[in-house]
Amino acid sequence: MTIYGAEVVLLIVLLSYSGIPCLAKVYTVGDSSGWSLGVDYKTWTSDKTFKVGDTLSFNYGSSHTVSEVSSSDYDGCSAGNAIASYTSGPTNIALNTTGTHYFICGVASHCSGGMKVSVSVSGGGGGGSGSGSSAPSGTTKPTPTPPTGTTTPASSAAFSPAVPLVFGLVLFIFKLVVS
Ligand SMILES: [Cu+2]
Repeated sequence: MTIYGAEVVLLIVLLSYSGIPCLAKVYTVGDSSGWSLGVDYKTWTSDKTFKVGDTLSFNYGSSHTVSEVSSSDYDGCSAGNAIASYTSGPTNIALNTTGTHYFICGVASHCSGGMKVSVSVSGGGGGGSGSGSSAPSGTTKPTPTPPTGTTTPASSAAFSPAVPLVFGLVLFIFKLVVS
């Protein structure tokens, strides 16, 4: 069953190239507290890294709204010139562009009462089309970078911890196939 074994190896290699780092995430704003008064959204965003393709999910009732606004309107809690407004939750908003996105509740005094959240969105992972000279800054958890196959890595220090694991698996299955 050599052919079957080869297919398994191929599958694992493909998975190791195309997998986990590219998955878009859905973030429920405020987690179980949802989109409401009395939630510290600065704290909520502080341990998260948002990427293009991720989605914000706002859970709220009829007493709240969501408006995406400019930076100055965010500071001034003004929903009058909103980029987009939503009045019926739950609302899922895809983060399709890089940069900082600003969201406030449009109900009077709710924004100044804390119903405002800003998220900094960076480029999606695993594109491989960049110049390769950019380094992630300020990230606390390591993000695995899949090898592109066309460029040789400048240093082996950038290796993801998943790579040896995958190679070990491939070696293990290869041994099974040969024996
Ligand atoms: Cu509100």
